[in-house]
Amino acid sequence: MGEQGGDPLKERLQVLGEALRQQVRQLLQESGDQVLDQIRVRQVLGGMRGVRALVCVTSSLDPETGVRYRGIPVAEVSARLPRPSAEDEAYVEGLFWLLLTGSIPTEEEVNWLRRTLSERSHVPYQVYEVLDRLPAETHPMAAFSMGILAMRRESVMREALQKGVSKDKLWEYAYEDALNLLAKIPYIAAHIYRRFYRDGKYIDPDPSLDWGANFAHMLGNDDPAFYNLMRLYLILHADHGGGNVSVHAARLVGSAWSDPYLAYSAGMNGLAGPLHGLANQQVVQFILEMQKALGSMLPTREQIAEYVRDMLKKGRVIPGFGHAVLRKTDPRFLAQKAFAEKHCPDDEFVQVVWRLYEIVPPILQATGKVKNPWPNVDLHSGALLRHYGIVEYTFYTVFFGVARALGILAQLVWDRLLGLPIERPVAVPLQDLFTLLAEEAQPSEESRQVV
Ligand code: HAX
Repeated sequence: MGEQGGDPLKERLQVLGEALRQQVRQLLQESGDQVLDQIRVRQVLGGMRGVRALVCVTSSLDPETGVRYRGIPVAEVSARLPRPSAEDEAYVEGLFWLLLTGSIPTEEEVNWLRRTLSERSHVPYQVYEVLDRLPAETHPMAAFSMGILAMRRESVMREALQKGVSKDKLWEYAYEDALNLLAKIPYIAAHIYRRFYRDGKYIDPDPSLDWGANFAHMLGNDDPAFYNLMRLYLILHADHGGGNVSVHAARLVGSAWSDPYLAYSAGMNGLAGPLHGLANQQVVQFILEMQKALGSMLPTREQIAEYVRDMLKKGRVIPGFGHAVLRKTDPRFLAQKAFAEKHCPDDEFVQVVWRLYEIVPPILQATGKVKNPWPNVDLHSGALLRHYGIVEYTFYTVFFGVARALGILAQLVWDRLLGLPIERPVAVPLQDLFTLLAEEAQPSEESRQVV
């Protein structure tokens, strides 16, 4: 399994993992009964919002300042990682190293990771056959998830579990699966794009390119600015703490020792939901419908405001706005806006996005119920992809899925490194909740006597 010539990343993880596992054991022994949170009925019935019930090694999410990767604000991370040149966005491989180890890698470490990913990138032809046989109307996210599952026979963790493996060694197999999957994911995604939208005219990979640029190349755009957009996009969408649907779904499945192929695919099925990753597709669909309805490529502020109010009256959600945790404009939106200001400020579609940013928040605020009226990551990404010729918006969530592999796979490796147990919360029978609250509302015999 793995490379014969030594694996510096795995060696580092071995040391880090042992140390952190030891600390976790000690914490459990000394403070295992300490109360961390109290759960309210509102939270039990409200998607567990705000309940602190999970841990995350790779990233954290602050409602005001957004996501931090290993403590580094997301908007700063690209500038801190190795990159082709000072003008370029960072190599995405460097982010994976950072998420796994907590340290900024050296150029040499990034080069090693790029080489090992390239060596592991072969996708068995049977996987492409599965994709090629799907009906043309299959949604690309369904195809993506199926492509991942079709590769599952490659899982070394699955094989090890079948043969019998010590619990302590499980993480090593999860790690191998993570690297193998990460290497192949862009190939699967690019194949789906070319199969569904480019008449099956596939483009050979260029092993001299980094992970992000090679993905851009296989999609069919070799503009250096698009390479940079891809690197930035993949970095910005990589991870978002442990509680978001895609990561949490993957980790929940992984907690049953389902291998990373099964777990990552589960995460992708969650990402494909309109309240989560599909929002990037829905933003573009929303703008196109609005342009058509208003008969203008760049509607006026007044027209947009009226259109949005009308949508709300019809009980529709405005995609690209709001968040379950964030309470300010998502810094990932602002990072994409900064990229657009530099590369394509005159693009009309981009300008519509900027107008929405100006107009929608006060309207959502005025409803009095939307907790975060500000834009999220999904408001901007489609406009940038369109600018570089990727206009097929039903494919957009696959971009997100490729990026989210970085966070999901890093978190799955750490879950197994820490030996975290199977997740199994208690679901309160709804009737018990009514009964319990009714009893609490009645004064007890004892308190009546005191009165
Ligand atoms: N448009 C209209 N109504 C909205 C809204 C929006 N953008 N955002 C929230 N609301 C509504 C909710 O539907 C809810 O209404 P009801 O009380 O009538 O059910 C109310 O405001 C309170 O919701 P909230 O507490 O502010 O938001 P939630 O934590 O429940 O949900 C969502 C967060 C992201 C799902 C929500 O803001 C939303 O639906 N946004 C639009 C879809 C979207 O952009 N999703 C992507 C989010 C980022 C992400 O995960 N990317 O992958």
